[in-house]
Amino acid sequence: MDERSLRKLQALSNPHVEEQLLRFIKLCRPAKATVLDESKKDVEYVRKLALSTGEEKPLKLKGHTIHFDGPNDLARDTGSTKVLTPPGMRLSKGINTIGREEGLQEMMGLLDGTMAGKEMLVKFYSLGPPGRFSLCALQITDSAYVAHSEDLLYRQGYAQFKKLGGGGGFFTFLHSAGELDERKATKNVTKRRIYIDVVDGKVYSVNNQYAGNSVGLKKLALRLAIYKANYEDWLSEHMLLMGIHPPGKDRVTYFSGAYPSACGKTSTAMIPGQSIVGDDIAYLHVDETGSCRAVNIEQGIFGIIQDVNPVDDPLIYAALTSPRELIFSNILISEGVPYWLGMGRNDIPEKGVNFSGEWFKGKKDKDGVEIPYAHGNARYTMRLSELENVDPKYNDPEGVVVQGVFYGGRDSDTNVPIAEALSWEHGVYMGATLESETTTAIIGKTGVRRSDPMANKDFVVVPLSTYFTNHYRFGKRLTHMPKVYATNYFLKDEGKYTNMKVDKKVWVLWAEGRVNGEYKALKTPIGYLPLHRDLRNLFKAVFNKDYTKAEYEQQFSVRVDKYLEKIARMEEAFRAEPEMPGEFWEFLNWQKAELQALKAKTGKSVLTPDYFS
Ligand code: SPV
Ligand code: MN
Repeated sequence: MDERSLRKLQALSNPHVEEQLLRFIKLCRPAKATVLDESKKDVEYVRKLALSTGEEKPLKLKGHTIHFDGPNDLARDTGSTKVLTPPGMRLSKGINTIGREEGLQEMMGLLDGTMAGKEMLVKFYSLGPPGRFSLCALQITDSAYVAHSEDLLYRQGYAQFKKLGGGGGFFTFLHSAGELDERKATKNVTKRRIYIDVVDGKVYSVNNQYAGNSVGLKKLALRLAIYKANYEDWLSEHMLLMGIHPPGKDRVTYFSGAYPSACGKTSTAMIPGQSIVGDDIAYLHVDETGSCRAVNIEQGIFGIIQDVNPVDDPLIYAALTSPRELIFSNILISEGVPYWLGMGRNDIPEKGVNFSGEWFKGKKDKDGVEIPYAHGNARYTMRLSELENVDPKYNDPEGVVVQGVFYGGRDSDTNVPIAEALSWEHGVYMGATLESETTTAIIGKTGVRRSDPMANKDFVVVPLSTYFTNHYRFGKRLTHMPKVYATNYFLKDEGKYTNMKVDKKVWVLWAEGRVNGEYKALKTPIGYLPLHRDLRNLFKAVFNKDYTKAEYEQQFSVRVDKYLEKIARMEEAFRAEPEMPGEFWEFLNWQKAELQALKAKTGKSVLTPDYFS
């Protein structure tokens, strides 16, 4: 460690930081350790280091770089991500665990000497705008790409660490990309491990680079924060935050929204005419007035690049095609120009470099499957401030007051495009019973329906019943209750989507209007549904489109049988879960009885909205 690093470390006067650092240096044995503060000079140092180590390569446009994760390290590895459980700790079925002692021992073995010949970077961040809702995070990594990504995605926190006054109230993330191949991608992905030590506020991550596995402040911190929030009566959620601006009205209403990965979270936050506060992770608190107040813990976007094109995502497309600091990952590069799936160009080159190395059209993987020119989970990393639709409050330490919450999954056959919860308890039920078809954002088969409560299942490190109880409890402390909505952008009829991607603008504007007392709605057992009249007016005003009664009926009919099937799946999923909150079963049983009664009375498996008017 050089003199400057030592001085920065000493200036913190934090024995917890010093003790951990010393321990991890001894363990990982880097060639050198560099402590970085929030000065421009240090931020610049990391950016340049990522280029000089070769983890990133410059592209034609100024500030643009490309990073490749190895061919088998392109998404979150939920299988190798485990919670370290001390004796007596119980988690829900489906949450991966490993005994704490055993896991730590394995991890220490994997980290032993893992930074040999490399530089250890020591970085300090703030999760959230520094203030009463933010948390401090220490990141130690041997990957300049990881540190660079964090400099784009998170707020610097060296000054916040000073404010800890020597205290140990911070999370620690230790990461090593492990041995790298000649392309600077992790070599030993079979030894990829991500172990979460909730009781100690630490996460260890080794032999990986894909940001969902490596970047401590993203999903690794989300897990630690869920654990902490649970004991402190707040919520740590996989949620966007956005301002909704109804056309012609002088007001903004803030919403949060939970969607599983690759199911429309970023595109909801980026709906034209609205403003983005955040697109991935939010902390929600009940404030002194009984309102729900939320901050975006990030200041950037690690977004899916597939289908970002001038029609569907004009603002992001414009940002990605002009000079600014950003990192592309796992797309095709040809002569310094990036190409990705669904970008709307018809001049994609027939060769270049992609996640598989040198790529040419027709190249096959070891199983004989043709390798696409870019990966479905390829991403871009940039600061939110690069976007013209960034909300003025995105950096406000007091956050925004949330008046509405969306829960949305990839559901081809059951949920209507939007329904409003009958109560907070129904809203929690909507979140808890969220299901979604799998995508390329996690390793494994795509298109399989899975239960994904609050779109947070991969990250919940307390029993699901405890997590749900915390949501009910949160609601009881609120005096200004947000309204809750279930959305579904993926409903199909005879194999075809019933909606255009852009239609979500109408759903969110309807929800915003409801929050402000503007629209009447139909009360049904699945929630309040919009009236055709109101949607027709919105479609006309927003898209100058005639929204027919037939479209409305196709989209908003209550699929009674499908809902009953869903309820049966939920009963099955949660029956074995000990200590499920009573509110959950109460609502489920009520909805089931209502739907069964409707079915018995009408003999129909699908009821048009008019039935409820
Ligand atoms: C997601 O998959 O939900 C993401 C990207 O936001 S990752 O960093 O992989 O979690
Ligand atoms: Mn996410």
